Amino acid sequence: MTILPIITAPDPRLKLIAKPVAAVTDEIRRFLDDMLETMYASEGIGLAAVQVGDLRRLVVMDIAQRDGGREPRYFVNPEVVWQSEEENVYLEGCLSLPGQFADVVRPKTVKVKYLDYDGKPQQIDADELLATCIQHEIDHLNGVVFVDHISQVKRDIILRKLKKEKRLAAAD
Ligand code: GNR
Ligand code: NI
Repeated sequence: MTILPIITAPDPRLKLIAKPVAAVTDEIRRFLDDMLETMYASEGIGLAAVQVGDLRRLVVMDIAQRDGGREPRYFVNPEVVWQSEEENVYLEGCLSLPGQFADVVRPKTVKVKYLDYDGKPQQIDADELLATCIQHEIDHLNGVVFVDHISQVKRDIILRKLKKEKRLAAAD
């Protein structure tokens, strides 16, 4: 298993659109394992392949409480097939925008179809944090990050901070 480097904003690779996979192969399962290990190592609750520079529609997630056991979830080719009119606000963060948080409005509940780790078609009703997280991850597969949902003023402040941090990190 390997911990992969996570791409941080601003970076043009985070704006690319990922492609569906034809089938869940052993190679994909190994990659999902690496993604999960990477996510746990960074203490994230989700990770999209785009964030580690891979343009396939692959997502891993674990929204279990820290003190509980691990509950890994794998989503291949996830797709929202229904979303509620009702919305929800959640203070979102992102491993690709380290240290930055903003309130994001999204549909409160979604139905998502996807292939599981075994390549079997599945559909789930997601609510609360699961709904927020899966929508956040599907956004990544479409080149969208959470700051694309907030005001331009707030987005520019966050992106300017991250740009400055990159500049400072590159200087030492
Ligand atoms: O670790 C993460 N926490 C989080 C908190 C609120 C809403 C979404 C997320 S996802 C994020 C990990 C990540 O960047 N996934 O792409
Ligand atoms: Ni993210």
